[in-house]
Amino acid sequence: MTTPFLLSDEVSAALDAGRPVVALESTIISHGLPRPRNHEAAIEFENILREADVTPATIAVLDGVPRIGLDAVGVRRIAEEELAKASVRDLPIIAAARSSAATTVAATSHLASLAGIRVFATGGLGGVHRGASESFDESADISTLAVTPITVVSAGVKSVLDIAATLERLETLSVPVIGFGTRIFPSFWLRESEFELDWAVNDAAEVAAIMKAQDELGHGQGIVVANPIPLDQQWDPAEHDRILADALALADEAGVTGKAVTPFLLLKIVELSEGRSLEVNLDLARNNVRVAGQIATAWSALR
Ligand code: PSU
Ligand code: MN
Repeated sequence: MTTPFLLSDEVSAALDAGRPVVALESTIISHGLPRPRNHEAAIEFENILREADVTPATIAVLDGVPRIGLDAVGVRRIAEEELAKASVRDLPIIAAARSSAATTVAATSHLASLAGIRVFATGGLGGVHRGASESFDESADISTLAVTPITVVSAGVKSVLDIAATLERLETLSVPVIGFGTRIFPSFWLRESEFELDWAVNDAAEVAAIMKAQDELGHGQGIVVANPIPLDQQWDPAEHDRILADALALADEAGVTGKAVTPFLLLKIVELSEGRSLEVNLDLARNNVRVAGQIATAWSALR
């Protein structure tokens, strides 16, 4: 059988045996975290999963081939090369050009799902940008989750986005949003936003049960699991508010638009906070990887 993607031997064996697998994205590594911490983080996320007996499947397109599960050389490439940022619509173009790219939440979800992977860990989802009623800037992460049966564990969406509008779009597109141990939607670096959720679960087994029920009752959409950072790990809220406002103003002044906006803001915020936001970003991502590992394990036990 030929597939339009390449599974690593490790991922292929785990999927065949029904063992737990968690997808990991490459845009967070390539465009969301500064070097060299991004390379360390990519390795660490994989190791957190392996230590929990879960197989990591880091996803990227290398030399025209979508790879599901990278070897050490591949992980180094996504951390060190200047890669394009590919969403779903870019995948065929990158493939045909025999080029390489990091995959966003949307593209990673799409490829993972093609391979039969059901659980995915990231830091934050893309969403509706501030001012989207004028710019129409809404991440394809949202529309992709409407048509892709994957459970994505994130710490919500960054406060650089319009959180209220993002939650509204997820509702319109029938993508369930479930708080992991909370009824408050998180705002990435902070444990809470001002938005309440309709649903919460207490553990991974409950998420797996919802996935099973959604396979029977849903229309093939994904599930957003919102996993807030523990209070003692969150960013100082006052510093968060101040730096966020400054970064948004700088993006405006620099005239940054389109898909360059998210990476610009992320790196600006790390700079302005002298790295404090970065430590929080890494902590929340590690937490999400752990929870995704638990969900994949519960899912594999259920089947
Ligand atoms: N949010 C983060 N870190 C990231 C991203 C989002 O906290 O690295 C990346 C993810 O890959 C996400 C993408 O899928 O940005 C969304 O970009 P856009 O808004 O251009 O769709
Ligand atoms: Mn966009």
